[in-house]
Amino acid sequence: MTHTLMKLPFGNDALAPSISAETIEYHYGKHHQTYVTNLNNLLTGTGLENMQLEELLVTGLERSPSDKRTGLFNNGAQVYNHNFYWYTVTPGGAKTPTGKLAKAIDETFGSFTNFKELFTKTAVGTFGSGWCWLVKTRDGKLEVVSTSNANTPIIEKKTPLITCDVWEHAYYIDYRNARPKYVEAYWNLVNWDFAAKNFG
Ligand code: MN3
Repeated sequence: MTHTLMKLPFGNDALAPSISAETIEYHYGKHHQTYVTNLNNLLTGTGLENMQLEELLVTGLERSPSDKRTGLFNNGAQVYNHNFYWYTVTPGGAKTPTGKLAKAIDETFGSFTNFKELFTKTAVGTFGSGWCWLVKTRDGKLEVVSTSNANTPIIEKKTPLITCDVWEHAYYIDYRNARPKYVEAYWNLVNWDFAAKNFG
């Protein structure tokens, strides 16, 4: 056994009413757990059982059996993405960017308000299942990107700062089909201390 479900850094009811305890029970307790279980099952016998998750996704899959590669990527990336999401959302932490990151957001997007508008539009406009990210590129620039399904910016050597899960399972219990309402509530939860740490 190698990968385990991360421990949530808060209680199941800590994000309510923006994200309910019931959503956490399903999203973390069932969906996220299933990706971890599937990843471990697929890794069995590959010799890659003890590889660190990011390394597995970025370079390790080349060494996996070709018939397992897609499954390993999808489940492994979903574990990585969900870990990142549960650190992005928090009941505490700075509610707006600070320091160097605040300056970089202003320089790149014009203002924090403009950035939020772009990120919201990108998250809401992501077709089907996916993720919206604020990332730092290899040359230190900020970008808002959307990834489909399990795709993750780390395979393009981009450093994630925050993410928003826009798969329906992230919001259907609380908001039904209303993704814009979920994304609006998401802004109450973003941990800008975590983002600043990732920005470096
Ligand atoms: Mn999810």
